[in-house]
Amino acid sequence: MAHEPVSVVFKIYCLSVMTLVAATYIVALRYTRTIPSGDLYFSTTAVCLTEVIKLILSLGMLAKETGSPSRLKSSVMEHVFRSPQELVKLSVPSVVYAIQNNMAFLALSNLDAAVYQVTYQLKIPCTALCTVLMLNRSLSKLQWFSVFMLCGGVTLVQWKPAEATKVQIEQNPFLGFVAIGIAVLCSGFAGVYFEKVLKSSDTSLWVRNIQMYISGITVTLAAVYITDGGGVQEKGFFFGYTPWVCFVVFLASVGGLYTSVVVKYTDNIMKGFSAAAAIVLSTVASVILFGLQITTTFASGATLVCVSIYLYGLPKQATSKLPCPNIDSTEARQKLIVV
Ligand code: NCC
Repeated sequence: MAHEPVSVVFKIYCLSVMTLVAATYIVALRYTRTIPSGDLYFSTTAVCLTEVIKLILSLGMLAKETGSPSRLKSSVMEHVFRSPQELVKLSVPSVVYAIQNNMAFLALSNLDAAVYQVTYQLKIPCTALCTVLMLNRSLSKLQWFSVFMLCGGVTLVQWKPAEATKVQIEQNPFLGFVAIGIAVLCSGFAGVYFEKVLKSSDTSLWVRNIQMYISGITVTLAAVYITDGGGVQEKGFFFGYTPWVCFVVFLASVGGLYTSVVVKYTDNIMKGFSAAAAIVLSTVASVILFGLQITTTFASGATLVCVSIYLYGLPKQATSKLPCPNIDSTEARQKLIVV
């Protein structure tokens, strides 16, 4: 499978946007779930609407890629309507992502955004484990060490004192932590599964996204019906939608698409490392530009992040002869040789 060449600048751009969107998304989502008003929106509808928007945007990107309406039509006919097997294949990550995205709402309805951010970093070792198990990749002991070091580093970098103002909604922190646990497992598994499907053929990223979002819409619509069916029938799908809720849906859609681009051009472990680097760099930029005060916790976390990135990037003895450090399964190596 030939890899489309993209510039490093483009990769850095995608990673930075993804990280910025993710940080804003978590804070904005938490805000919309803690407003003490009786008009709280149904979170399942927001997850469902996000899938619809991502499908529309992916169709737009595929239209751009194919270059003409007739080629777009034949591509959709071939890959969607005449490929039920592929749709079934992509329904696996879409179901898992649907669970994960709903868990994020549940967790952020019960926990402070900073606590969520920090605990969610457990996804880094979980993703590494899924990568080893599902992509037959191997990590050296040093790389495993650096993965855990990164996890600790990002935790410290994002460490903030708990919310000063007490929110006026009922919260169940235990439920919040259980939801994060499920989200962590789902993120690792679905991310690596999608990466495996994407990189095992030449099928376009946008086609893969369209295949995934079609079942995503079905699954998340079922979740609306099962969880909030009565309420939605009574009050309407868009009940409680404020401009902030629309902003959250917008961020979720854009963030999801950027995530898919990042996974295409790097991989899920690199996504974790790069996101950490982007957080550190953006804080350093805030220090230079806005005179932000750096705390000792941040400085120690940033050091751990930088050292872990360095250690992870050190060449492994067993794979140092490979032309691409991200590809080390026998199958992938053979493909690379063919190319
Ligand atoms: O948890 P995370 O990502 O792995 O979740 C991936 C998100 O991307 C969407 N996705 C994935 C692949 C694909 N082809 N299309 C997609 O739309 C999934 O539906 C899922 O929402 C991260 O690495 O920390 C990251 O975190 C999320 C988000 O902050 C957390 O999941 C919140 O719990 C970010 N998403 C957004 O900012 C909207 C993601 O960019 C990075």
